[in-house]
Amino acid sequence: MTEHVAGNGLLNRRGLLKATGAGLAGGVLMPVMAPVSAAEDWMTTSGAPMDEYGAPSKHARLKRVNIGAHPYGSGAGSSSTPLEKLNGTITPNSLHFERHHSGIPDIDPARHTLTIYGETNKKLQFSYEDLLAYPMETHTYFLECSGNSYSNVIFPEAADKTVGELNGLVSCSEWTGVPLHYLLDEAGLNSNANWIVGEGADAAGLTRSIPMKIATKNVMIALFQNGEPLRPAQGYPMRLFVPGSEGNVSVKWLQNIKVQKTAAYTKDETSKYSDLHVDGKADMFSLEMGVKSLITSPSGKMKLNRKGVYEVSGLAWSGAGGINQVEVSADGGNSWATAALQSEHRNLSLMRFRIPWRWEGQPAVLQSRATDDKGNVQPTRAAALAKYSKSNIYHYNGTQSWQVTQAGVVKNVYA
Ligand SMILES: Nc1nc2c(c(=O)[nH]1)N[C@H]1C(S)=C(S)[C@@H](COP(=O)(O)O)O[C@H]1N2
Ligand SMILES: [Mo]
Repeated sequence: MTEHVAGNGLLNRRGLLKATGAGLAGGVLMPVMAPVSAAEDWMTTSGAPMDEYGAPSKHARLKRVNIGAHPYGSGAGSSSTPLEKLNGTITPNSLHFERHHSGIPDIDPARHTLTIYGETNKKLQFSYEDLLAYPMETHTYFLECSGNSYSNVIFPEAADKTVGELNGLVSCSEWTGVPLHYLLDEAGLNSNANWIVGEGADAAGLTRSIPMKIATKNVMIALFQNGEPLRPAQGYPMRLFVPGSEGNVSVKWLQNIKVQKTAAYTKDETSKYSDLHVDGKADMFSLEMGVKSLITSPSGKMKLNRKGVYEVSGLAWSGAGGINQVEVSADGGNSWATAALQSEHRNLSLMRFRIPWRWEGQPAVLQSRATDDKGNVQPTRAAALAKYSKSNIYHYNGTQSWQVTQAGVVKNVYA
């Protein structure tokens, strides 16, 4: 028999899989065997030829959502990953979220260099070709804009949007590149080399300071994304990649790394990307992204069109390291059950969680709550908002709540 593990229909996964067809909710998990049709076109005629750069099935085309351009320049703005349409943990390159302050530059790698200078013994300049000759590493990391989920912060009423529209400024890729410490070692750091300052070659000249402790830990000059050269939107030919930190410091189209005694206090880290508190003080260089999770299915704008067992599934991540546990509630946080973590354990990466849930037409509020391996627990929306001044939008990691109505309509709610 299937066993309830928390209120309002959350089920024991193992129990569900062991149950007989009769034990399942009206057999909804049983495949319906349709007779094999004798003469579908694709069975009788030869298919399409090979293709130089593959494309998704025309029956499963996906697109980025919530594309918002700045009124003064269409290149500035952001687009979100359609999280509700994806499964697993890797974001296809074509759907990686985008955030550009001045559009996507078209950089010829033969005319682009990376210069490391400042508080170093030597000034070094690397071409793209030079960097390709260095030892590289491959890691799966999430990237999240510190402005992700801003709709749940700024709108007094919960916006009726999809999970991607609300929270899709997060993506996850396998990144390959040169560990920055190799290059810093080669340049030779002076005794007061406390910060690096990364500068992009885009028209925005985005420039961010990173403390040396982080810069020499796991930062890389990323050259490949999910196996192929970086996409122009992600920083081709090279970007700084700072795992676990707010997306803004992963400077795209990277051209300079200046080593300094102090931070640079650039426009990008004083006028923006600082976090205002209620007492008027602001955090600067608050780089680490908090522990967070989202149910991606069922989620906003979906409709449950049958009663029975559903898989509640979503993503969890933390800028502090790995994910220890994700709990799911179907009754607005009154009771919680532990979900199965369904991806290979990886630090600083998206992790997929799943738990079965029986829906018999009852109203429900679905929520998830992640705990990372440093013991940080994802806050409620109220607790996350209370941390900062009302005008602050960055680093929001509060609970995402989905209301399910008796008609099966799934909607963003503040609970
Ligand atoms: N040079 C440069 N680097 C940049 C940006 C930019 O506009 N210019 N945007 C930053 C911001 S705010 C984020 S969230 C990430 C987004 O990276 P993505 O577009 O690859 O998702 O890049 C960061 N690096
Ligand atoms: Mo960002």
